[in-house]
Amino acid sequence: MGETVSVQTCPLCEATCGLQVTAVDGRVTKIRGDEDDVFSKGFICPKGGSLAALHEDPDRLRVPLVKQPDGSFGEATWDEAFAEIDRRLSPILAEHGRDAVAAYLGNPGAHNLSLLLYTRVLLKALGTKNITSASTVDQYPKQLASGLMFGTALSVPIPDLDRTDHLLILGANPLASNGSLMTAPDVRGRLRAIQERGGKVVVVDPRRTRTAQVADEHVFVRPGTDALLLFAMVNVLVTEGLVAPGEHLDGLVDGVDRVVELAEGFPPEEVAAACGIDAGTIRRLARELAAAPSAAVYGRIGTTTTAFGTTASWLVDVLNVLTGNLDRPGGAMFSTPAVGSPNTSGAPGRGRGVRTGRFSSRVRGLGEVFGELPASVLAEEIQTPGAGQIRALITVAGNPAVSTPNSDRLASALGELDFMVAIDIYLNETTRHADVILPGLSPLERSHYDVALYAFGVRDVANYSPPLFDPPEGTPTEWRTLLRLVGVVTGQGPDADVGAIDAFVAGEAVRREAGTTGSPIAGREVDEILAALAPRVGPERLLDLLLRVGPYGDGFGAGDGTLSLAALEAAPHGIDLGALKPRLPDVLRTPSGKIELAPEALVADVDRLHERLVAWAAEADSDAPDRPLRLVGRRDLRSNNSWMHNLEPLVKGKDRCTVWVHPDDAARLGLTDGEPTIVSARTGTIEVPVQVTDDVMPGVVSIPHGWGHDQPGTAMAVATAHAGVNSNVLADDQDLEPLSGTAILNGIAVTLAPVAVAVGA
Ligand SMILES: Nc1nc2c(c(=O)[nH]1)N[C@H]1C(S)=C(S)[C@@H](COP(=O)(O)OP(=O)(O)OC[C@H]3O[C@@H](n4cnc5c(=O)[nH]c(N)nc54)[C@H](O)[C@@H]3O)O[C@H]1N2
Ligand SMILES: Nc1nc2c(c(=O)[nH]1)N[C@H]1C(S)=C(S)[C@@H](COP(=O)(O)OP(=O)(O)OC[C@H]3O[C@@H](n4cnc5c(=O)[nH]c(N)nc54)[C@H](O)[C@@H]3O)O[C@H]1N2
Ligand code: SF4
Ligand SMILES: [Mo]
Repeated sequence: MGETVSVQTCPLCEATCGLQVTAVDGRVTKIRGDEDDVFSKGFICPKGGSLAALHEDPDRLRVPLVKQPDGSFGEATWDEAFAEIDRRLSPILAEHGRDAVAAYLGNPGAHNLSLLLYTRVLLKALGTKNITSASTVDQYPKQLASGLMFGTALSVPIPDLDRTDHLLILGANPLASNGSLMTAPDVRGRLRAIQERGGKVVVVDPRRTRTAQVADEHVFVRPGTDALLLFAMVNVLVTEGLVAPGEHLDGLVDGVDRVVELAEGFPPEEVAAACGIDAGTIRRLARELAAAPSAAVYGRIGTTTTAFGTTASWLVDVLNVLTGNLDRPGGAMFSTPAVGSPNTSGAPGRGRGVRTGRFSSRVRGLGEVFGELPASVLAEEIQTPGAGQIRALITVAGNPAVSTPNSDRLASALGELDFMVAIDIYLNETTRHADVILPGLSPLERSHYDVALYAFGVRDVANYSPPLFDPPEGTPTEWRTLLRLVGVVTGQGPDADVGAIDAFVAGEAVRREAGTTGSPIAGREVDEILAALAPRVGPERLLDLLLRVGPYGDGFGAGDGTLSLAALEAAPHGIDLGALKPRLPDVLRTPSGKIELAPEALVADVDRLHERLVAWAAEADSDAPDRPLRLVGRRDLRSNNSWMHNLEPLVKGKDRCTVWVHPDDAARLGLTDGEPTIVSARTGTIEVPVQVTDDVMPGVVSIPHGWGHDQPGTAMAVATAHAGVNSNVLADDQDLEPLSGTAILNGIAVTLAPVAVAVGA
């Protein structure tokens, strides 16, 4: 075979970097950034470079595993594995109904073409209401706020990083995370460019993060209080006459008066103590935002996974609107993804908007959001007997036993299931509970197109990579595995004709598109379109369809553009579709055809914020010895939620799973740097080494999530040797953000005590 050099888009995080992979006789010898990539231009992070280690990791699963009567796993053929699934799962469906089988979808599914396009086919076939995903421990508050304001869950305004003069970042650390709901390779370089053109970057975070260090200003904020800070900034705009949505929004915004009225209740002086930010600073932040020639406010997981996540997400865009920065260059804009989006299809400018609560969880009665229930209901739905009880679970690229709240409880619940199937690449803390594990592929063995993440790009870009290597003989690509499961849950048995199901899926997709007003193929013959897509099958067929009917597509001869999968295949470094474009009013899909600046659900929740303001202010003032500390998370560049800790290049070096404690708190509590401490919350207790640092504000502690790899029955040798502890033992499954049902992972009340004291007490 000799040496080959190929390019591939890295599927590990949202940045979509181009990689140049050198291989000799099928073994990777070098991975570097692809300098010709139209978007990333050679940027790469340490995780991208570790794809070779992932590809070669001996612990990565390559054949199905089936649990034996003694509880150990044995290797099985694909036929044996599916026979076992049919034998165990079909009777549960027959006897207890569709809702008895739940599904949990994890984050890597959003970075995997097969999973992204075909998991939904499985869910539809399964017909259960018990669908949950990592989105409910992540970004749903932002999507809900965006949906209420602009009409669809994918209408999330993105900071126009490359043109803005002023960037206000709250609760995001893109220098570690590489950006989220802001697809942007090399955020570091893009922030530097803001500074070089005379602009300013401000970071609001309870920790002095790497992003805070490179920013022009860092403001500490008490965890969970961003909604107060943002409301107070709106208040300043109002009282100082700085509200100026701009002519481009004339006649397009409903509810300005209502927001103004609500903001009057949050003067800076009243929120200062609760936020831990003095009123003068709040005023200056608001004035600078208003004065900047262009500016964007950007909030991410430190704002979403809090008790007021949807409120904070809403107010981020209220500020963008009121300062005239929504939908203008340098402000917060809407991407136009090549595969289209709910806000590019159908009639422009008006739509059905979003609704929640169309059905509810059985035990706690929590409402659905975007068709999903909170991950936090899984344990109680498994453990509470009665009609509709969850008896079986399918996980797809998810590790809820580590990544979701009250992990100890969920781990016991998973052990009580009658049956569990996991589609995954490791035998880890979650999949150890499965009866059958169906392995996915290495990222180098599958094709890639970031169907999900380009919807949040800071530029519009399209890039497709074919697989670099063939999968091991007989190993299916994940879409085939999913469709074979579809066969089981639709009663076709373990050996259904996957090709036929796929043809049906493609036919339905074409039929739907041909029936959509405004589509370039509206009214066209389904068979004609299918013939044009031949001989492609699987994700490539669906992707080609999406690209061709999308905003830049060739429309099968009737589009404005030229894009197709063939065009992308001819452009291995990607196609740049340009800077973000102003999209109002066409982008809107609200029933009113306006931006809803004061959605009723959010307005109705403002009283709760007033109540909490009082409690927070009291807590900030308290010197009671038993006052809680507030726990926040901490992402590290060489980590990826819970699942990349089995790769030596990423975990070597100093232990990273420590709790950051401010020197004042350490002194007060008798904690010593390097010594373990007991951290307790309502749901549980963990022991973790202390790291004393003033990079965290007083009263706040920080522990990274995704660790705790010492569980029995897993098979990840490297991760086990760097086990760390699972911080989600401390996150509460019963205390959720009420509007979106999202987990509260930041601002959790905890107490810390030296190990000796805690043991003696
Ligand atoms: N305390 C706290 N908790 C958090 C967060 C936090 O900030 N703080 N962040 C939350 C966020 S933002 C998220 S998105 C969630 C993540 O929650 P999850 O998605 O549930 O967890 P991950 O750690 O991403 O686990 C991914 C799983 O997918 C498997 N996998 C990886 N690649 C593939 C593949 O190509 N195919 C298949 N089939 N499987 C694959 C891995 O082995 C692993 O089991 O965690 C959340 N949890
Ligand atoms: N290296 C690495 N990259 C990743 C991941 C990873 O695990 N590791 N995960 C990926 C995933 S799934 C996601 S969703 C993204 C997330 O991407 P980001 O949102 O950028 O995530 P974090 O780096 O956790 O940054 C969140 C910040 O919020 C701060 N914070 C906590 N509480 C509060 C608060 O109440 N208010 C404010 N203002 N700030 C607060 C934290 O201190 C932290 O610095 O990252 C993705 N990229
Ligand atoms: S930043 Fe993200 S996409 Fe880029 S190389 Fe690192 S992990 Fe891959
Ligand atoms: Mo996430």
